[in-house]
Amino acid sequence: MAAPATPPGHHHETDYDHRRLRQWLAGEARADGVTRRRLLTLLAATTAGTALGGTRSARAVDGIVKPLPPEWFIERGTNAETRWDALRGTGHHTPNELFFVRNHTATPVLEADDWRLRLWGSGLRGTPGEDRPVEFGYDDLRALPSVTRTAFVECAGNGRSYYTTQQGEPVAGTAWTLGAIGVARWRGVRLADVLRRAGLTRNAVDVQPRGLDAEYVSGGENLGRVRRPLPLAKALDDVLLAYEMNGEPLPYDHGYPVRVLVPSWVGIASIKWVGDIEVSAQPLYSPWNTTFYRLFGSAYPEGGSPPLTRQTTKSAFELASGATFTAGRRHVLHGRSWSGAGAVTRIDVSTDGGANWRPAHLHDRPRVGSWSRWSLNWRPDAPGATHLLARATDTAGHTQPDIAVPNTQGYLFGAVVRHPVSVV
Ligand SMILES: Nc1nc2c(c(=O)[nH]1)N[C@H]1C(S)=C(S)[C@@H](COP(=O)(O)O)O[C@H]1N2
Ligand SMILES: [Mo]
Repeated sequence: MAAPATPPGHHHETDYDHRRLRQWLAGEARADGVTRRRLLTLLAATTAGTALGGTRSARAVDGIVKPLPPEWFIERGTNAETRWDALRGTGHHTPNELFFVRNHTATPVLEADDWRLRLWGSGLRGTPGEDRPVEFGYDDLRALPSVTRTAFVECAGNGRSYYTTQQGEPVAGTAWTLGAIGVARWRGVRLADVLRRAGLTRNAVDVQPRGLDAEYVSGGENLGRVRRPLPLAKALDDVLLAYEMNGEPLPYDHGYPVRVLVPSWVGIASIKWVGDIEVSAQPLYSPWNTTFYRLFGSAYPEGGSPPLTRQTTKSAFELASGATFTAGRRHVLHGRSWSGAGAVTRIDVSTDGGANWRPAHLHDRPRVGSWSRWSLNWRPDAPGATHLLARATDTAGHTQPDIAVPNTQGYLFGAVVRHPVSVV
């Protein structure tokens, strides 16, 4: 790991140990007389740190490196969803240890020293017909001017399960509740700076970052490595090549050593473990902007909607589903709301299944690309089952509807979620 990425206070042996463990995970170090289990425990301890209790239970999702204690995560195939009750008491930024993971295959454990970013394609200067990629190493990127910004990464399928449980619609894909989102402080370089240094021409229209994780096989078909075209206008606007997450080098599961970070857009745009970027003078297509991440269904044209860009507006309570409250006592309900279209400035909450609404108290200055935390006092008077509802309004004028227009793959759920609780 390069010197600037090393957290202060870590001495040389700690760094060497991290590196050695990474090499072991990658099959490059020998371990005689030490069990795999023991080494995984060591790895979990060094990567997860001790801020939130250190090493917890063993992970069960094979492709994810960090520990996934069941009190923090719901495992969903190759992915891990953050539990909203685990976010209670965390600050504006989601701790790295708690951040959801969405992997098409498995987390690759890469070395920053060996990593290179290759930029190539018809939208760059260079001899026509000749393959002359421009390369940047990790230290090259770290030597460029850095920027830091707070932004959410949210899966386009976040909230998907509510199409079925609230609206009775069958949809395909991972049955996320609302925990496929996290907010982090990302540090890195502007993609625009790197593109210009690589010799961007006026002809360029699309850029397509591609991950270094394994090729993705879906329905028996090998779709190749995860990649999705990004229009040049967005690439030059606010996109980062991020190497830090909340003041630490990116964790393995979140793209170490470098990921793309596309603020406000669907999570798939933020390619992790980026290895190369095609810069093209022709518009590009991949399965991730044709078959996936468009809206299909009766409300949409035959070829689907245009490729998805901004996220919808959503709200969540920092509570487990089915949480219990004591009647006759004062409780404080906490939650967060966010939108891909603007900052969230207003949240209305109902504690009686949607009959009556009260405005919540905002705890954050509303910011584009992040969430607003809020709270509301509640004194339930009688025992029984009820639903809590929160409805956000953003600066673009969007207010969460009661019903989300369904699409076959269950993307962009944005309706108000009915959160079941019981009063005892
Ligand atoms: N290389 C690569 N990048 C990827 C993915 C992936 O599987 N491989 N998943 C994408 C999807 S669908 C989402 S929602 C986000 C999730 O980011 P996180 O795992 O850091 O939370 O990463 C995106 N970038
Ligand atoms: Mo996603």
